[in-house]
Amino acid sequence: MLITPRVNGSMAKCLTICVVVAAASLLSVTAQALPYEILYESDADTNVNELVLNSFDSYNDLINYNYSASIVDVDISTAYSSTGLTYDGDDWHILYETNNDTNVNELVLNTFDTFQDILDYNYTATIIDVDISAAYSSTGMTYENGMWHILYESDADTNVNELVMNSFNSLNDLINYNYTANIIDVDISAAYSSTGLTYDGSLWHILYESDADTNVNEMVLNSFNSFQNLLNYNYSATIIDVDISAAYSSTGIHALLDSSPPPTGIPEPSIFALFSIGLAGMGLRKRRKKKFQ
Ligand SMILES: [Ca+2]
Ligand SMILES: [Ca+2]
Ligand SMILES: [Ca+2]
Ligand SMILES: [Ca+2]
Repeated sequence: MLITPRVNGSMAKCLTICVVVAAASLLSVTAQALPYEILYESDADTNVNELVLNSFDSYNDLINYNYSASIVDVDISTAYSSTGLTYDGDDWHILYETNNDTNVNELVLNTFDTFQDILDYNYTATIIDVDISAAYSSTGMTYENGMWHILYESDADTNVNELVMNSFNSLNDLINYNYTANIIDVDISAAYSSTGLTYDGSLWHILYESDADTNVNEMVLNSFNSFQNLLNYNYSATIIDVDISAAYSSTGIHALLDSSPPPTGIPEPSIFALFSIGLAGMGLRKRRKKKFQ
């Protein structure tokens, strides 16, 4: 079983150098030039500013965490948490999952015509009537050449089978949850949780964030040079030496394959968009790190 690297002391520095070189050698020039987005959600439920987008001009800016931030002034339902971000060449999509396990309607897709519409939270919502296993939580979503993929991670730390990939042949199949499942037999470090999945045109990437708040090395990117290598968890790891705010957790990553670059900067305050899919229940599974802290 493969283990995502733990980040400790001098070994971390060695790992950083080694894995950055290894990962960089896999990348094409095209993929390195792509802009990236990371979505964050406030750990605490609030009425305003619950999402933040960090934008990166290139892969190098991502791994060096050279970013610009945009606050999204939106009130997310206390019953849901964001778990994925992707762009399909036409629309942007944020995936939400219920914080409480239910038998129906556990996923919701919010769709945006443009990146600016995300910043203004001008969206349409689609409820996905699916019963997600109580043992797993969605942690990433990506569009890839007409297909859609949702990554799940076991809520409990185990030594095997900690990830599951659900794949869909179209957006319609995703909405109707007509899927195929692949169990990924990997042992994820107990100290990290997956928070994003993206495909950059040649490589697949899974983003991990430290469950504990620290001042350094809070993210790790695992990269795969094919979908099969992802399923086999044949990866290279890159430690991202960044101090993430203790108040926010990453919930999605996207490599922007389309030519239109996302705008950056802080948007004007907007009318609070209402994410009105139910108001009951407090977030019990906002982020597994809260459960384990
Ligand atoms: Ca809220
Ligand atoms: Ca369920
Ligand atoms: Ca594990
Ligand atoms: Ca931190």
